[in-house]
Amino acid sequence: MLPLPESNFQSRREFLRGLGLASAGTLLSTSLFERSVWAADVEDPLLAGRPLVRYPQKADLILLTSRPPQLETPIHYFEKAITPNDAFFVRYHVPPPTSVDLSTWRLKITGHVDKPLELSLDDLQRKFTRTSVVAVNQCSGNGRGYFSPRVFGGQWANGAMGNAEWTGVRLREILSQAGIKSGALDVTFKGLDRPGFTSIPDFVKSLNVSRISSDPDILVAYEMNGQPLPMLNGFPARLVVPGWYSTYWVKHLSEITVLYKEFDGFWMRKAYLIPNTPCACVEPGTTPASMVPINRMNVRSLIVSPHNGTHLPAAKPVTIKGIAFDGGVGLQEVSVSTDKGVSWEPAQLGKDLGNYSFREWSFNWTPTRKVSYRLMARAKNRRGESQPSDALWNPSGYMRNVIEGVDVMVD
Ligand SMILES: Nc1nc2c(c(=O)[nH]1)N[C@H]1C(S)=C(S)[C@@H](COP(=O)(O)O)O[C@H]1N2
Ligand SMILES: [Mo]
Repeated sequence: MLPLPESNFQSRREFLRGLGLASAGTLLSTSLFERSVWAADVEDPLLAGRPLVRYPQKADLILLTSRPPQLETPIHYFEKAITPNDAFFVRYHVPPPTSVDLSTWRLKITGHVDKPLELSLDDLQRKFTRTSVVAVNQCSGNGRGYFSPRVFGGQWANGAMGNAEWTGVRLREILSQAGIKSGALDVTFKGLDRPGFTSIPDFVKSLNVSRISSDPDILVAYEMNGQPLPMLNGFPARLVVPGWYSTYWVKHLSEITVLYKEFDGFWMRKAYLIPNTPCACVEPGTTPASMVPINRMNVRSLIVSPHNGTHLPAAKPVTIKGIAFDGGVGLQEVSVSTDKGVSWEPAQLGKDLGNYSFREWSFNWTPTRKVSYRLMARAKNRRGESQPSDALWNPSGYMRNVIEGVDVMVD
């Protein structure tokens, strides 16, 4: 049934056990908490109360919710441009599938097409061109926990993102085999996960046909960093929409439907909306006049090391390190300030893994005075777009990209 490496196979029971569910219908067993380590980060009040937990195929990650599983990546993993599969964050709206039987799993392409298709994983791997892209998968609500005034939704710190090399086949190649009929407007994507007994609508997302045909980087990916996708990141295949927020990156993809009209489902029309203003923002606490579906990511940078609260010796060189990325334009520069944003100096950019990837950067610094310093990083892309010094606000807590600061003590 599974032409897969041992490590990827999990029986339903094993997986449930790992999720802390002894059997369907029971609440979390103690096993989840026995595995939990300690509070994720005592330096960040947002993370201080959260345990680190270990799910199947995963390293210790920061627990946001267990039902459905939502796990965030500890920030130190971002010292490297590629996020390891086991450290990659996890986000679900509904309970995830606990196993997938590849002998019956098919990716169905239906709707307004000449020839509906039903593809097995083997078909995807053998009948289409294998292609790869390195791209950041970032939740729209990454950093929502820092919003002020606060907003509803998962109070993520900055670990609801990751960067991987995704390998699979081009969505447009699959669709051209099925043959999109003329007049088609939208394409919808649906995964295996189903709302349980909750009142949450099925998680279905859409992209329009012209966008799909013009973008060779949108993939149906079956590998992540050279390995099959971890179950919690969408095994056996997921949509990868480089440059766009991960709400579009539908996991456990099972149905692609071509529509001759615009899709008006809940997850496109009612959820994941941003203010229809150039900054995608409104006056804090106010209601936007009109909203549009969230789409391309804005420019961000983060300082990964040293972390907040670090004590550094005076007159000793230290390397400030971090990552930066944008929605696919590509980075122009990252600059660093050690004086609360008064002056900025260019950081050294690391290897370029493509326009959709994290870019490592570093900055050598020798603190002279025995005081506390605020370190800041600011990225700019090739279109001149940069990060704001005051946080932009929207009611859903999306697209956070304010210049962040890290406070260190030199003594
Ligand atoms: N099938 C399915 N795909 C999904 C979701 C989901 O709930 N179900 N959530 C989306 C959202 S909002 C995010 S942030 C990403 C998270 O991807 P990851 O769990 O692989 O990190 O998955 C996206 N794809
Ligand atoms: Mo998300």
